[in-house]
Amino acid sequence: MFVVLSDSHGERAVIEDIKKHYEKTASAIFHCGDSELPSDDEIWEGITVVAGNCDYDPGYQEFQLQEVEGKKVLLAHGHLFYVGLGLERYSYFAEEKNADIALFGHIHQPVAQKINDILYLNPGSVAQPRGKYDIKMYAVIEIKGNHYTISYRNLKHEKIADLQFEL
Ligand SMILES: [Mn+2]
Repeated sequence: MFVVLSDSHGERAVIEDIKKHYEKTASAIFHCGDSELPSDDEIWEGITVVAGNCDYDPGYQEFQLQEVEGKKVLLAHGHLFYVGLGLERYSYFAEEKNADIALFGHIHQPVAQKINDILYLNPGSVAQPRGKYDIKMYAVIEIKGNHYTISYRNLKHEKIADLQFEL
């Protein structure tokens, strides 16, 4: 099980709370960028993070690749791949990197879909939700072989009924 959050836009306490809630049980925690925090903030110990379009600290990387529970996880904010227009460009990159799972942020809306056997996941935003779901949220992913159980949660760590997926 691992945890994905994104687009906290200065809200440090919410990252701290999610980290505290999962640090003993999650095999990894990913933040997809736009934290607006310094890259050397101690909060990043135990969290993998990338640069968003609102992060100007050069200490952040544009993307990261990390093995989690036998899966190759790609992490990028997504603005460089124009994810607001769809996943076509990001999917080229994810396929080139041989990713099993490709995480992204930027659009502040939940997305969970498989394309060519790669899971694309946007956890929504823990600070500024947009679109259909006006809920501050993040995602928990359980891996069972080639099958994923994806559970979006609100900031009380409760499951959001409409946003539970088996992919
Ligand atoms: Mn953002």
